Amino acid sequence: MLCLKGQCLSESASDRHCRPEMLLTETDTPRFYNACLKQPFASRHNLRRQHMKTFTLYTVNPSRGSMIRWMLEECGADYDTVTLSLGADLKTPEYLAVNPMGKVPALKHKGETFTETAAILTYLAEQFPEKHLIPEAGSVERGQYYRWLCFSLHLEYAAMDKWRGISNNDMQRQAIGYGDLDTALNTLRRHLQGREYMVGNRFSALDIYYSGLLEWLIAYAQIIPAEPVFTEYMSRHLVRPSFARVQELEKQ
Ligand SMILES: N[C@@H](CCC(=O)N[C@@H](CS)C(=O)NCC(=O)O)C(=O)O
Repeated sequence: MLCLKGQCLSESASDRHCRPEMLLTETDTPRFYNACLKQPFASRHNLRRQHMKTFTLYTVNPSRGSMIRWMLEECGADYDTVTLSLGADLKTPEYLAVNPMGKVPALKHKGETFTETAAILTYLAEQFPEKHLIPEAGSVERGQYYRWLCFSLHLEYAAMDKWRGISNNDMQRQAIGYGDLDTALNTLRRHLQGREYMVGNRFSALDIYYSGLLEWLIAYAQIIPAEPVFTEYMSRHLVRPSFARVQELEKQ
């Protein structure tokens, strides 16, 4: 069974229920779609297999999925994309079978599904050790990588509090891991002062996450101020050729 935007190309009535792995990807379409229609049904599965890439990214343009696409480009990975739209597209049974949260990004690799942007970035960094996009396992820098990876999630939700007009009282600040946005931002500000990268002396997957997050918080949602310590940090990384390529690809 093969599906294109929910339309089943199967000739058998019993095959009408679409499985997520059969959602056609961008490079399949329309080249694969047209080729497929010319094939007898039995050959379509083989054709599909020949066209399969190592990774499949489910994304919306732009979204947190753009960070994963940036990472895939940075790694030189062999990947395909399934581009969806916000709204009903993410809540179809086919997509909920990929990610029951009905959210992007999701990444398929070796038959498994991975979700959560920070986790996917880290997983990809480990898949391409020759790209040095994560500090060496067991090193102090790797420990710092984990520290700032976890911190990024707190920062994100501290900012969401502000976005939703929620302020924390003293008792809540003591219980909530990030305290409040000002404390989290001060911590990041101090860390980035005089630093080129989040950890160590080279670009890592963490710089993709923080640049993407800061860009969203500053430029789009306008939740945090456009202070040079933040804008200079993110601009330094947003000029990478791999990010320019993401912007080109997302225009198509
Ligand atoms: N914790 C998830 C959050 C994913 C998320 O919220 N993605 C948004 C797009 S940036 C989404 O898919 N929203 C659509 C929806 O919830 O319907 C991650 O870090 O990947």
